[in-house]
Amino acid sequence: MSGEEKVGGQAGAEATDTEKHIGRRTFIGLVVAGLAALFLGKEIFPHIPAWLSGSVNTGRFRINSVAAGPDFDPATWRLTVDGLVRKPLKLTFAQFSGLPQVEFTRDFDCVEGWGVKDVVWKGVTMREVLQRADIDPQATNLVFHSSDLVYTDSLTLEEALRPDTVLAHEMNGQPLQPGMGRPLRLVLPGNYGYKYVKWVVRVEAIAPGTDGYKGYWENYGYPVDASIR
Ligand SMILES: Nc1nc2c(c(=O)[nH]1)N[C@H]1C(S)=C(S)[C@@H](COP(=O)(O)O)O[C@H]1N2
Ligand SMILES: [Mo]
Repeated sequence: MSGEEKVGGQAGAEATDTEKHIGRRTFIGLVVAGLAALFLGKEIFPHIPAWLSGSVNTGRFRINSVAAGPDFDPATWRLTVDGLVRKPLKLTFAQFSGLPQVEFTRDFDCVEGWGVKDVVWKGVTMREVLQRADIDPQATNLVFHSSDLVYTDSLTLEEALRPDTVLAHEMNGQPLQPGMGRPLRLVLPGNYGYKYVKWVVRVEAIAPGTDGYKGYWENYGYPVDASIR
């Protein structure tokens, strides 16, 4: 029983001021509840919009993936650009990386209320890619397909042609981590994170007409226009 005594005996000596004031059990309870809220919050309250939660900035990305695809293999990886284009493309990663690069810093926000400030993205603008594919004038939207074969989302051509709409292969000066979309993810500044399709392997030009196109989260009710207002 000396162990127990030791724990009890030293608790007073080692207790912080906070512990002394609110009692050790309450303190531990609060810590556990706090941690649980931190890790489980997303699961318990999955659809809190950013405006309601006050755009909590956690300062780090929470890996948010509904499915996983194969890991990046430069020998077999290709970026396909097809659909309503006159010159379909199939680029190796070396060919893609050889295209003109842009780099800029923007905040990132998930619609669920967490975000990361000042993320540095580096990649190739969609404008640059589309020029090479010679897009058909009938096309009005682009669908971005993930190698997980589950996740997709779309952009209007207007969104795609903005100077800061990029397929990024670097974040904060490093190649994308595997869970963050290695080697490529879509970046659409000013829009919620669900548009930032990870593991992009195919860009398909389409003309969905009045029906529109619904991406993964948009089929669950999130707006197709994900701009942060
Ligand atoms: N392929 C794929 N891309 C995805 C997702 C996903 O589940 N699968 N989740 C989206 C959502 S909702 C967000 S908020 C961001 C999260 O980016 P992170 O996992 O790098 O933090 O990725 C987006 N891109
Ligand atoms: Mo998200």
